Amino acid sequence: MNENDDLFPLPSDGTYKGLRRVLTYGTFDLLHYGHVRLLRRAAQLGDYLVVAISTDEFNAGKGKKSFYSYEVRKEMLESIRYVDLVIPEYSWEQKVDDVKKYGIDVVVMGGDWAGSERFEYLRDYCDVVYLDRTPGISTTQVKQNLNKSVPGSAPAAPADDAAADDATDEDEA
Ligand code: C2G
Repeated sequence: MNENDDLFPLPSDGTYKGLRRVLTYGTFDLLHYGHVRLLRRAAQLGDYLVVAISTDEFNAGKGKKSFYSYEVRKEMLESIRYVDLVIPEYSWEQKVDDVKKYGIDVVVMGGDWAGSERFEYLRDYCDVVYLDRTPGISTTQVKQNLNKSVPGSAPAAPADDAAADDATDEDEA
């Protein structure tokens, strides 16, 4: 049993298999299907998904102000079935500590971060995986569409066949 076991609920039957632990970072403001599809695919890379979401103060440091506060964004992420734990992201420098504290095996980010020095150095501590971004949707675009206040201007969510397969698998389980 390692020191992180109190962080991860053990199966009720007492069997304890080594959990493969996944970690991702983001703001996740105005939650949309691009975020959800990232989280679903990240969760599929392991047994337990930790999401570190940017605090309002950290965002201010990036010159960003989210529409929803940290507390609201945290509540929304905790309601997603793919997410097991939500923690605060308060600095660029916390990632190694997060990987060690939560026993992370793989850090996952969207492809817009591929090769970034913000993540590549983590390869000394865990795997690093970049997943394709979902095209045609972003928090910025949602805000622009809302500002245009054109009814029905929200982009239609393209079919997510992988999720359908995922759902079918769940149903068959
Ligand atoms: N994402 C995606 N497809 C989209 C939009 C976002 O796959 N259409 C992914 C991003 O690549 C990111 C995650 O969803 O991995 C969260 O996106 P943001 O909230 O925009 O996160 P970001 O501003 O990139 O913050 O320390 C890193 C930062 O916290 C990342």
